[in-house]
Amino acid sequence: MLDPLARDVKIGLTSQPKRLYSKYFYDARGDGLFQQIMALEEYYLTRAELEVFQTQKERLLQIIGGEETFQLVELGAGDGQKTKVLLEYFQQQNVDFSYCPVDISENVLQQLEKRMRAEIPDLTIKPLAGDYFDVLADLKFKNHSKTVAFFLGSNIGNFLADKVQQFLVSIHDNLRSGDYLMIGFDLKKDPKTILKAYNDSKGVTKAFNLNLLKRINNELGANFDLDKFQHNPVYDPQTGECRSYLVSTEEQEVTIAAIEKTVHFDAWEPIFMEVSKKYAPKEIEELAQATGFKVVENLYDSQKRFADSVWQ
Ligand code: AVJ
Repeated sequence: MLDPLARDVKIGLTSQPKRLYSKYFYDARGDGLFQQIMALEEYYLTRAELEVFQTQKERLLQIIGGEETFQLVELGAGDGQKTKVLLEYFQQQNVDFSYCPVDISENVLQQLEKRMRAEIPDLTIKPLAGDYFDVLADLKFKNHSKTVAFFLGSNIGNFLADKVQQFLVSIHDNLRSGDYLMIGFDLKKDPKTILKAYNDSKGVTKAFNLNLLKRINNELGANFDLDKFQHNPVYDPQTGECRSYLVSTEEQEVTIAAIEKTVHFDAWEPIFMEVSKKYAPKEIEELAQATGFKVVENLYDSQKRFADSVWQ
């Protein structure tokens, strides 16, 4: 029996075209590199969404209605630093809610819980480890209070077109009518701005992509030579897809012991690493409709770089 990483590496590197999955970027070193990316001037997404929260928190509370008790379920909470702005505001307004961060990683959740308890002492926090859909189904079954679900930070952008609808329909199935879902979308904008965000001058994003090859070396006994792969993001303004590739700079063979494979690379052959899709407001509307939701309101930053879209 192969573990999920080994299985996906085997499938991805023996298919044509070759691909790996960005969900595997996040080992301990990858988490650290992503933290560094969020602090980069060129990676505007984090600051744009923070601005949305800082300037639109009153509006958000009006929309979801602070009178009724609710559970705020954050899917893929990460370090929760942006969400904190909203949690603190809801607390100040004496809103009756509990914060339920959901993540696959117990470890991430424990750190988040510790930090939130220290920073917002009176917060009711109920971390839930597990798969998003299982957790939502469980809450729907056990709990009768209103749910406000968050899926922030443009994490939705990592889904390819065929998977995103499936994902949202499953969330829809696990919510009740009257519940809310707020999704963070990075918006279509000047392609140069987008490319810079995924090809920063310090090379942090390059290291973030190469780190997956390093991880495969360490965990699956492979011998990728990181100097023989070039970080190459491209942006298509029509589809809004920013795709990252690692391109083999020469013909070479890489052996991966754990899956007993030697993989051949032609010169300039790419591995598709990640998609970070950008949306136009109209496309957000269409996606909501196609998956059984309706857009209540889009909350934007002042430059309209990013939208947190509130659905019902
Ligand atoms: C964490 C998925 C939102 O796609 O912008 C950052 C990951 N990749 N730089 C994104 C990422 C390269 C990020 N998300």
